[in-house]
Amino acid sequence: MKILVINGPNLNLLGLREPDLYGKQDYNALCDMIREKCTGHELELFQSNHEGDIVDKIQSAYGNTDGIVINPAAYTHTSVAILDALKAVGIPTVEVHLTDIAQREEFRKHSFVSLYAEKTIKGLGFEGYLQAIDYLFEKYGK
Ligand code: CA2
Repeated sequence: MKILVINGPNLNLLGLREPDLYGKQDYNALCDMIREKCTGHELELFQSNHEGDIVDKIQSAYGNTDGIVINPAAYTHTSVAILDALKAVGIPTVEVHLTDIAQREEFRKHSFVSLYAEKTIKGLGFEGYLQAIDYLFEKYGK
């Protein structure tokens, strides 16, 4: 089974700033944790600060990827383009947020991606990515 994990803007800065909010571990530690979880499966990890690059990556998954795990970061709350790309490729998707976006500022409460995602996991830090992958494993009986 092939899984694509997408992280949006500024998540490459994990561990460098705002540790109280996003944790002390860096982006490489997140990738290592996900790689270990996906042992025996095909995995692609992608991070970008650019909306169009994220759209391109979602489009490139069409027909060759079984599941997407995405933390669109700030684009969660603004990007119809990412929502449309996910809808277009039709790949089962789990949305992840490190923080509980329902408990933060008003503008973070709405997620465009949630309109397509089969499941949204929020507020669990890195563990949320592992639960998202478990959801996809269970969906495909792996
Ligand atoms: O809780 C999440 O995972 C978010 O997707 C994180 C986004 C935020 O815009 C969303 O509302 C919720 C922000 C990611 C920024 O990551 C940083 C990491 C280290 C230092 C600064 C920012």
